[in-house]
Amino acid sequence: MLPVFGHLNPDTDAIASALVYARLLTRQGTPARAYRLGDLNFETPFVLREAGIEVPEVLPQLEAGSPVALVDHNESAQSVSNLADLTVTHVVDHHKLGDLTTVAPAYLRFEAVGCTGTLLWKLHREANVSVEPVDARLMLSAILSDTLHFRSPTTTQEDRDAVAFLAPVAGIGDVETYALAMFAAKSDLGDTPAEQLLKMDYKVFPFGDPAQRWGLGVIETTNPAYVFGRQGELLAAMQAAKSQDGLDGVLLSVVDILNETNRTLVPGDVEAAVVQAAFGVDTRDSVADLGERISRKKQIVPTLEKHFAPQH
Ligand SMILES: [Mn+2]
Repeated sequence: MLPVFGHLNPDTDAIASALVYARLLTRQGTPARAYRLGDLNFETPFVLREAGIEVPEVLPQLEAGSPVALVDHNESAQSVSNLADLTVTHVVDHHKLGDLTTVAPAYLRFEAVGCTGTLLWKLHREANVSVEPVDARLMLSAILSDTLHFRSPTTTQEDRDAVAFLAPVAGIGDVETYALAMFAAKSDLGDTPAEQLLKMDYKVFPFGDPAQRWGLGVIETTNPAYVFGRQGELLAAMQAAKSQDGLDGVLLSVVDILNETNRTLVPGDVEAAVVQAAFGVDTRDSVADLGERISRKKQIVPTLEKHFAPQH
């Protein structure tokens, strides 16, 4: 069974795409099984419950050389720790290409669409494979999640086309209401410890050469006031993560889904200087107002990459 998995600190796309791609590969003659790399956020259990699907198991330790299929990521810093020892046979992703290498020719599908779910929808269509209702629901949920129901600047026409196609197959008559229910579930953070809130949607990126390592977290929420009510705890958790994980900087963007704004927590002077130089934004009381830059993938990471790029 070919293991299929998405990135560390999985989001709805990482889980849903692993499930859908494992089923598609299996239907196409490559028996595959979905796994996850870590705990779920608060949105994904809602999606799986509504779809009547069990939470995938955590990926077990794999022997060197084992074949694996990656979805929704390709960078080693966001994957299983021994990725370099494994044999990547498939990647379906919509992120920038990182340090991926393969030992043999692999199936690689990368497109700049808003969601891996959109690519999986296209793979069904291209292969003339019918879309099962449960897969339609998973792909649709992933697309709504990744694009914040088309609010994100990463959204493409194909994401919209996919949702228009998938909603009736999934039996979802009112997509807006379903999306709001997903976002409400995601925003219901309760008394989750600050360290967990920081790491829920969190990726480590290498920037520059020699590489600095930065941890970039995002909390997408319909209730930013709740998150800022816990600002002190979150800043402490960011400082702790920075020293424990040996990082050069940590930022945590609080994205207001409904108002499409990003106010980012900045734990120290190093981060504040980088935010000022890269984005031209001052930090006040440990918060930098990054305005409408709500996409880490499209508006935060590329700007930091450029900032840290060696000058020629
Ligand atoms: Mn994604």
